[in-house]
Amino acid sequence: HFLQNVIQHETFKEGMATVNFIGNTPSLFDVKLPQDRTTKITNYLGEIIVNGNPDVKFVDENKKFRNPTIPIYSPAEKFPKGTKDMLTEMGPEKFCAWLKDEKKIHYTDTTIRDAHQSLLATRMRTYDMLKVAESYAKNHPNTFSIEMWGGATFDVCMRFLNESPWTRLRELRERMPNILFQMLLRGSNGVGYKAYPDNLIEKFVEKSWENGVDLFRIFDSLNWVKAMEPSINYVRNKTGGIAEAAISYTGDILDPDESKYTLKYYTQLAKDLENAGAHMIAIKDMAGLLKPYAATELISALKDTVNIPLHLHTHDTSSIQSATYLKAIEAGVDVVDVALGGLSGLTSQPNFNSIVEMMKRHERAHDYDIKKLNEFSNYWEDTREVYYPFESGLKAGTAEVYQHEIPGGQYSNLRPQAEALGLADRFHEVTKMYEQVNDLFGNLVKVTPSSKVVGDMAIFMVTNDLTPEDVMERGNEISFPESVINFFKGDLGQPLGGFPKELQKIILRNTDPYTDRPNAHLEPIDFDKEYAAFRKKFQKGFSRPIEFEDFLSYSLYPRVFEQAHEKYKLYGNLAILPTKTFFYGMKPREEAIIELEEGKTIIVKLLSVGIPNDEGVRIVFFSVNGENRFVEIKDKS
Ligand code: 3PY
Ligand code: ZN
Repeated sequence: HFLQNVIQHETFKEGMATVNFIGNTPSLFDVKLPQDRTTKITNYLGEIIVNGNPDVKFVDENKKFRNPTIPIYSPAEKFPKGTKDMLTEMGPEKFCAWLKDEKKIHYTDTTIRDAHQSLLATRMRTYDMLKVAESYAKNHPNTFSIEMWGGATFDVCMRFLNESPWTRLRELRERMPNILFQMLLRGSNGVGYKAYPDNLIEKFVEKSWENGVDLFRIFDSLNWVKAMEPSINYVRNKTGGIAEAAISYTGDILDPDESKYTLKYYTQLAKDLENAGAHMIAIKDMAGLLKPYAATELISALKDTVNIPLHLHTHDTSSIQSATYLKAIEAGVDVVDVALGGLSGLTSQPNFNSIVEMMKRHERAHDYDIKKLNEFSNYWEDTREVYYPFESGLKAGTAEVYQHEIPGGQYSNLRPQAEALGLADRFHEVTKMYEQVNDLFGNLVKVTPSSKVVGDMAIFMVTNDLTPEDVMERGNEISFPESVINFFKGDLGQPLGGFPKELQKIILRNTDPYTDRPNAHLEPIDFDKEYAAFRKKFQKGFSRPIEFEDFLSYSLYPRVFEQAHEKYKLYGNLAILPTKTFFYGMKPREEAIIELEEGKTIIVKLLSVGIPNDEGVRIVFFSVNGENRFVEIKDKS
């Protein structure tokens, strides 16, 4: 065991062990297995081996995985200067002035947030991100920002991956201290699907900054400026970060019949957001509807309207969005959102590697070591294999997106949601219904959470064989999904042009809707009192100290947090498991190397799985660092 401790120690592995290494590293002599943690881990493994991971709906027994290669870097070398260092030096205003003057096109890398949210139902684990983080920060310090937090990742981290989103943020920050970290904030909806008390959002913003977020992309699912203003102010007043306000793009500004989401509407919106204090403007094309020639018009008009940098985001669902970037870059956009090749395209962002090649030798080209960038793409391509059960199934670009307008981040979730309700063969009906529901609801901006309301209603109508006419004629007999009722009550704010009045009456019956901010109807949180009660309730039996950030997670997602907490008590920190082991367990004679903490690694080998006894309990035998262990697991099949 001593020898194992030595050869598995980071310092040793990195070739940095000097003559004093053994004498200065007392943990090497710690040859006993950490009983509690090892027991918890083997309990988890036993459970997955016998009963499977409930989040994995099918397992392909013949699937072979490749071993992803981490692009070479020097652990001893200092981190090169990047945008995070510049923000610290300059502060947000000067930093944004610098960006606006830059001739070069800049890139936001969305691989570890939106790309996997949009391709793999947000299931990417911190484990796979951490492996390449330092290498990336050292090889590509000229990247404008890394989008790595917010959106659906917060919820999924806890709900399905049994991780703390805060730990993800901190651990990545440690390995990437030089590049801006960017998050997606749903304005008054935080990282959730409903409105939260203002003082909760304020605290959330403050703590996100303290834990490592630099750039806050703030949007509202109905483009309601009133709902974005408070978050812009929190970023400005409570952090040293960048408040980037987003206009969510829908429709087609080139359509002469478009009367609602016109060029004028978007330029006015951008002006309002600049006046509200935004440091930057994002054009958030969540469904990938901004066509190339429309981008020329939109970017040119926005540049004439506002004095702050422009940041363009899109999804490549149609597969023509690199042309949109080309046109936007020609028109003067400052930053574009891209994903590393292996996790790009379709419902994700356009291909980072290819866009860099497209711009090579152009006057706005940004120097990248393309060979190295390709190595990172390969890392993700290989890593992605392990996540095969979460692939959306979309195989090629689709022009149908211009009709159904489903956001890329929703698409990869809508299919499993539909399948779970027995609608696997009727998915195209669901996407068509999505379009009809949008018309019925008065043509909305559709992005989380308003997009979820439209999706819920579409699935509800297909499941119950309802047409829009049925809803209008027999609505009084229909019990609508809760999210739809709450939406029409005003819980997500006010859509442009208001709600369709007749439908609102049908859905709300005798409830009166409101027209002010939904947050005005929510009690502020009494942090002192409620945090004290929270600690009391959750600290007992928990193997790490409860922190205020846990309380924020709980306040945003009480049930999800409680369930994740129960699982943590049972199994300990599952974030340390290799992804293959986390999702699929192990096969007999297979080994897993698990790093319990830095320098403390266990090697777990599955020896055998016994036949069930009369109570259906199986004994699973492991060897852990050569020591035999067994756990008893009830077979639920
Ligand atoms: C989210 O809110 O999660 C999104 O990605 C919206 O596009
Ligand atoms: Zn997106």
